[in-house]
Amino acid sequence: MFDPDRIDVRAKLNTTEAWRLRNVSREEHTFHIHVNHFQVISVNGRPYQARGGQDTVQLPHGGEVVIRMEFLDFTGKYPFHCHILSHEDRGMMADIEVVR
Ligand SMILES: [Cu+2]
Repeated sequence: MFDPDRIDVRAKLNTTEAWRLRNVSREEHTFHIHVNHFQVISVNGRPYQARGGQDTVQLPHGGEVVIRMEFLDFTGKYPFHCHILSHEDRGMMADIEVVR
């Protein structure tokens, strides 16, 4: 459940991270992050031919997506969450903080 007083992930400015997004549920979710877009690297272990940056990606149920994000020009806190409104409203959301 989302807690606005909790930082779930910290990242350092001027770094690049790869995140493995696992969907262990039986339904699809749409990962969405604010501020920094990302490049999709693979979906369920298969290379993905990204045509550019994106800020949402569909997470297949029981599957995983690997993304790569650069933290280049913003420090501070911002959210990432499921983009299905009813999931987001029920707290499927977390905060990242980018620090120097
Ligand atoms: Cu969801």
